[in-house]
Amino acid sequence: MAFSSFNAFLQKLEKEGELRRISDPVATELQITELADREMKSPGGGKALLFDHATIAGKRSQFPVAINTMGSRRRMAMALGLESVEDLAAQMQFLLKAKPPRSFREAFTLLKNGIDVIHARPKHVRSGPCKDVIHLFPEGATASGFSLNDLPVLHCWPNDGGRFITLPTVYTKDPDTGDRNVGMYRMQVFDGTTSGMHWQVHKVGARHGKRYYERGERMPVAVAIGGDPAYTFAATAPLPDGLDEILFAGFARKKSVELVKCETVDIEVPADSDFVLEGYVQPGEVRAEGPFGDHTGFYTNVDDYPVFHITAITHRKDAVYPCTIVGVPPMEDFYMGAASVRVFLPVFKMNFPEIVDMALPAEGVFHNLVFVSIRKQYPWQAFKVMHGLWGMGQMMFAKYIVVVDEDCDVHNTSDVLFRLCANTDPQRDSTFIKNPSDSLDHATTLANMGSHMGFDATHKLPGEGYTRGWPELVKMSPEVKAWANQFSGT
Ligand SMILES: Cc1cc2nc3c(=O)[nH]c(=O)nc-3n(C[C@H](O)[C@H](O)[C@H](O)COP(=O)(O)O)c2cc1C
Ligand SMILES: [Mn+2]
Repeated sequence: MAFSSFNAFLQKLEKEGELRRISDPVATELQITELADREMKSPGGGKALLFDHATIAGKRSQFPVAINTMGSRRRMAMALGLESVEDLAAQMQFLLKAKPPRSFREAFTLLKNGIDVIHARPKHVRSGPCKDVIHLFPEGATASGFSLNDLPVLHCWPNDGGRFITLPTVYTKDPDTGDRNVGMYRMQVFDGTTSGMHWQVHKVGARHGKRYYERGERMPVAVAIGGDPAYTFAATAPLPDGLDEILFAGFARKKSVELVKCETVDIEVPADSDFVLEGYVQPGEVRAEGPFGDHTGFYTNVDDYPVFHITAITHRKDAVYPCTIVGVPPMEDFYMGAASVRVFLPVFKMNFPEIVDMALPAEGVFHNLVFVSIRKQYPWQAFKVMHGLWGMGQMMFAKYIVVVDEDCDVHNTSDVLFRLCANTDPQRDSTFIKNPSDSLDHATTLANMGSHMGFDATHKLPGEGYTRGWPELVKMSPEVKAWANQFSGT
């Protein structure tokens, strides 16, 4: 199910008791963060918050602020119009295994299983609610007086270098092929018409930027905020470079995304967006960005990043400003990352059929710690899986990978640590490799590169030189377990 607007999603959250509305004045400087952080740290991710009376430097914002809207398993599923994210994972799995339908009956089976590939293709429309109000900034001048400073952008943490837009979906094009990319890269507000553009070196936005630089051309960029939350999720999902996030969003929400041309740049954005920031990046131009209280739980240092010059801001009449905060885990983004892992597990399994399950525990902040369970068949298979993952897209960042047997629940960190401690001879069962590291990792000596470690915590085979006879895990018999249930009171 698709939402016709971000507001429609908020109404659904409210109806389901998942949203708390706050009408007292609350400052975009630090105060929203503190209230949101308390929700995010409460069991299961707390509630979404909607601030009707957010203030910017003491003045009431024209726009309400929504936060933590995807910050629980249930809300993350609701954002995609699902009961459970598993439903989308099942559709992905089905799609990967499906052969092109050869008959009406086969096509019907696909549809019955929720596979609707037709709607993956976007539609092009002439206008839309994102253009209710249009502010043009010729040559950087804010003629109407309206600017980026009128958006209720959070100053998240005390030592942040300024205000940061935390849920922007950034639309760029490959200048060689015209292919679109949508990525989520935070933006520090520098003034009313300029911001930072924090695409890290490994991301597709940065690759596009490099090509414009090499061609000596100005790079058109558009940033959409809000609209159907499926777009926001798609922008964060680790899709392979070249797979269009808008196709994925259309597939996920089972409705074609309606795209509309920007006013001042040749880029299309979803017509139902709450805000659209249009403009350009001048390749080669960089400016100090940060510090910023980051996903890692630490402030990332100031570093040079491209500058985004805004040539127009358009918005809905009833626009709501969605945002998030990142910091010491668990945070809202944990649920977004967990949903990505669920949805893309079928893709991993297609490449590595021995993979049973995978989890990125909150403590590892996405890729610092990856647990994988496998059905082991041959010697050193655990190492093959690690190396495969280290070579797959953003899994290249995985700092520690722990591989366990299929009977270990990777979503139970305690079970994984038990296997890790019990089943490894540290020297024999570990490996260090060299790989690119996440730009945000402050622990590596040099930025963007570092060592990565894998642990084989599976049972060891004679073929691996282990000939002492691997012991059996202590377990009660199923009959006695069933018998004992009568005493458990459930
Ligand atoms: C809340 C949030 C903020 C993010 N901020 C950034 C960022 O500032 N820079 C960045 O490179 N990636 C950031 N990411 C991760 C990217 O969105 C993610 O790697 C995405 O898959 C990149 O898309 P791409 O492969 O199309 O470049 C963020 C993710 C989330 C959930
Ligand atoms: Mn992409």
